[in-house]
Order: sequence, then C-alpha cells, then structure tokens
Amino acid sequence: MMMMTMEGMMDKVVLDDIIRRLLEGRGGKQVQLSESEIRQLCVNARQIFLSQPNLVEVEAPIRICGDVHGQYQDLLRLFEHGGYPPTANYLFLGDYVDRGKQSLETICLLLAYKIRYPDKIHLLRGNHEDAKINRIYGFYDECKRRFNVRLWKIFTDCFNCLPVAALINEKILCMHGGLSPELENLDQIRNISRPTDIPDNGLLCDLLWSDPDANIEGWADSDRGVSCTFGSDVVADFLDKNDLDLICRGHQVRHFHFEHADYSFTISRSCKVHAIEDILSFRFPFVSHFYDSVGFS
Ligand SMILES: [Mn+2]
Repeated sequence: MMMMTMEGMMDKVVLDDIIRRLLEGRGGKQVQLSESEIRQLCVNARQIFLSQPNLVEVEAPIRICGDVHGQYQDLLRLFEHGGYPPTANYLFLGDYVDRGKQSLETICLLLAYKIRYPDKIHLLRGNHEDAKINRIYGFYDECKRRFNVRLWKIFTDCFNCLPVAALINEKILCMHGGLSPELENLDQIRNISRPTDIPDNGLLCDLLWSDPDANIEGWADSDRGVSCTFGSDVVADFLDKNDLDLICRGHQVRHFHFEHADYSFTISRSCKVHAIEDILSFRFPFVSHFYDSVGFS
C-alpha cells in the first residue's frame, strides 16, 4: 500500500530483478549492481525508514537475526534456512556492514527486500551503521574500491534514518546494543528524531553500544571505551517497570543452541544470557538463526 503512495519508488519489476541478480552471488561470486541502482535503493529505503516509527512494532512469528557484518554468504544461508522474504517475517538487529568481504551485497539485498516488502522485513541500526565507524572498519574502503566515496556518503544518509529499536508483541524489546541509564520508558525511543548520526554518549549511543554484564550490579564503564555495561538487576527493573518480558540484542558473539517442543533455535551474537528462561516460557514460533562470525562487533 505504502509503495503506491510514495513518490519515486522503484518499480517492483526493477526491484525483483535487482534481488534476482544479488541472489546469484551464492557461492561467493561478487555481484556488482550499478551505482545508480544502489543510489536508488538508499534513497527509497531512507524514505521507508522515515515513514515507519523509530520503535518498530511487530508481531510474532518473526525471525530475529544478529550481526551479519558483510558476510553475504551467511546472509544467503540464513534466508535459505528461514525462507526468503516474503515467506517469513524478519527483524535484523543491525551491523550489516564492516569486517566481512561483501558489505555491499549484504546491505543492498537487505535494502532491496525492505523496499519490496516494507512490512515483512525490519532493519534496526547497529553501531556500524555510522560514518565514524564504517569509515574505519571496512565499508568505506569497499565502497571506494568498488565504486566511489560519493556512494559511501549516500549510504550514510540512508543509515542515519534507520530505526533503533523494535517491540515484538508489546513484550520483547529489541535493539543492537542495550539499555541506557537515560532510558525510562519506550516513548523516549519513539521520540528520537531522524536523520541523525550516532552521538558519542547519551540515549541513542547507549541503545547501539551498551552491553549486559552478568557480573555487575547497576551500571559500569565499558571496555569498549564507549557507552556502558549494565547488570541483570538493571534489566529486571526495566522489564518490570515497562511490563516487558525480554530484551533481545546483538552486538556480541554468543553461541547457544537449545531445542524445545515448540521451537528450536540457535542464537549466536544475540540475546542476553539472563533471558533464556524467559524465552523458554515464551511460547510462539521464534527462530533466531546465525552462523559463526568474527570477534567483537
Ligand atoms: Mn555492534
């Protein structure tokens, strides 16, 4: 519906052709879209991000995916496993670019799906969807090598409009990093204005950068040198005050696998340890599937 009311949206046929070519990258082949196609993906996706709230509200069943970091083959395997859009709903928790070899294919496929199926796939912002960071960790170099710096700047304009959090069934709060000492209620997230870069401190910074730490109480400084860490007491208190069941986040490497009568899922790079019992008591088809990836995100 939205597609018809928005001006300058790419045609379905054009999008489907872009998606088809990107999917031909299975097996490691580089897929080189044209600069103008990528620019259009960025401009159209930006428009859709801004038309949807900064706290995206979605319903289960939905597949939640952690950091992809330019590992395009992993992204394709993830869709292979979980179903290509629009056959399943997806929520990605950010960090699409940097570190891996194919940030461009990764972000282009995700943006193309977002434009094609705006209500079936949601992309949250990670701390790497920020010019200060992806200037250093690989994305800038890939844009410059395969296209030019102008295109990297167009991506920056798009990333500055990504939403920062999602709420599933009004009970599960999802974001890339974690909680913030400034965060008291969800309206504060809804009210963060866009476009914006990611500041060095404060609410938006924490949502994209903070980490849980099971060994502390309250808040502590982060070894990352940015934002902070928080204890399980902070999580319990926040969930209680906001009538939530769970916080689901990416940003760190984690490997869990467990199965349950109602669902089976593997989580790496996502979901805080504290929450596992909560997930087990939360009965709906919930799949979060990832593949091994590199280090700290
Ligand atoms: Mn991260």
